[in-house]
Amino acid sequence: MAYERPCVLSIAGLDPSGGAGLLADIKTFEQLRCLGFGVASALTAQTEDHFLSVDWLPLTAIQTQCAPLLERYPVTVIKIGIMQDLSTLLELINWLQEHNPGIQIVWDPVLAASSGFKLMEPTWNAVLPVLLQKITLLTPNTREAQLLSGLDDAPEAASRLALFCNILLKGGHAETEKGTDQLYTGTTKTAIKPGRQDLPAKHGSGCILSSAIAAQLALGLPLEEACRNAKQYIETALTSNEHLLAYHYVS
Ligand code: PXL
Repeated sequence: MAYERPCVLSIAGLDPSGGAGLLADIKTFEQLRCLGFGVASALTAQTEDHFLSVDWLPLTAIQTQCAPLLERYPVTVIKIGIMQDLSTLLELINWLQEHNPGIQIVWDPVLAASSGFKLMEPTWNAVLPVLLQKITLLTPNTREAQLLSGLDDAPEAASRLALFCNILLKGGHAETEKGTDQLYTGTTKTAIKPGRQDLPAKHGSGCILSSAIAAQLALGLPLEEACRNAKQYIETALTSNEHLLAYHYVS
């Protein structure tokens, strides 16, 4: 008999503190009533405020972990977190879509850890449009949108990226309307306002948001509603305690 909960997969880095990456994603999937699976793209050594190292796993090791899960379970949505480079990511996405045509992919383009440690430094290049056309949603912050698009102005950067896929431009660090995310779908731009201003920062908040969106999509919600519900989830996590590692619960 099939599981009643939708199956969601995270392909992300292992952050042993559980604040970011795979462990944070799995906590989120569980709270949002999904059955969560986790495949490591990298092993990191870190705490909530100190990033020591990253060891990238080769593409073949990522595929070896994914294959039995994709064969055994009806995974409909995949969240992708830290990846070594764009060409590995493109190869991985091609392979995932050969396995599961129609799979929805949410890519959180983490270019640096919250502590500042650089993980990936992509710039606008020929691989990017090809890659973006294959995914459902990209969730950059302002800096990530600027780097990926090669444009300094954040709304222009997001609009350029939105030529290829849906974009959720996160407003956590925005200069105007701080905390308001902007969802770009084709030529439409929709503001997703925060429930509260001046929310405290947490380690892995981007991971939690993107995995909450993936969970909501797997539950069958349309994209805008998925983003709104995910924002509520991350706001609850951000206010869950006064430290950098969130407690997870559904409000
Ligand atoms: O929050 C970005 C992020 C994502 N994934 C992993 C991380 C971090 C930040 O440290 O370690 C594995």
